[in-house]
Amino acid sequence: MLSKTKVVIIGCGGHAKVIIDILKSDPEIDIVGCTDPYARGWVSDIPILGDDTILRELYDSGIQHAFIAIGDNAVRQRLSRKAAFIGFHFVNAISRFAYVASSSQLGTGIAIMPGAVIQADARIGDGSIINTNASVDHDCEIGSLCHAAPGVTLSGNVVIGEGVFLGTGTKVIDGMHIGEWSILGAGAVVVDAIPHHCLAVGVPARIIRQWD
Ligand code: JB2
Repeated sequence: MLSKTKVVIIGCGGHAKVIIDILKSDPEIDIVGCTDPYARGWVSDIPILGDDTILRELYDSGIQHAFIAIGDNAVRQRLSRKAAFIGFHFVNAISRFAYVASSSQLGTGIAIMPGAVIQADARIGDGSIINTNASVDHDCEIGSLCHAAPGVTLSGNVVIGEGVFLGTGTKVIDGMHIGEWSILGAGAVVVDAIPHHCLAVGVPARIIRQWD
């Protein structure tokens, strides 16, 4: 009989619900529970096991795979480091209703939601989220810990740095670069390069704030 991979989900909010839904339809995965500092009880029909202090105990008991199900990129980075330090490996949550080209390259701990499209030779970095109906066209490079919110459209050859958040419906024309940890407001249309650590909004996208 197939031996399933036991997985703990870190986080139990809205994002975790979607991840649980995707992972439950993966025949190779057995979700053992979630962790959260505050919530107790259940999320969907998955038990909340306690806060993150139980991760070490879970790992030692043989549950050595995790998924960081938290939308905030910086929090996801912090928790990824914490879980990796304990020794956890990260599984991917890829909806069976997403299209993922066979030539694309995926890291680990990635979420690819229903309706998302990952085209030929695109690369998605560790811990990134490609949310509902977002599309990543050919040869794009998405760094680690990014989040493309629902309905984002990236044309071909776009390069996105680590930790970038693309708000709902952001559109990016072919070949643009977006620097690490920048934020694009919902509906932005990117027709020029965006440096790192910027907040940009509007059509066309204009930088309204920049930080170190
Ligand atoms: O250190 C932590 C921690 N900090 C916050 N460890 C663990 N295990 N959990 C932590 N959390 C928990 O993350 C909070 O207690 C809360 O239960 C959860 C965040 O839930 P929330 O629903 O606020 O956000 P989310 O990350 O699940 O979803 C966001 O991102 C998604 C991609 C929302 O913006 C969603 O609308 C979005 N679809």
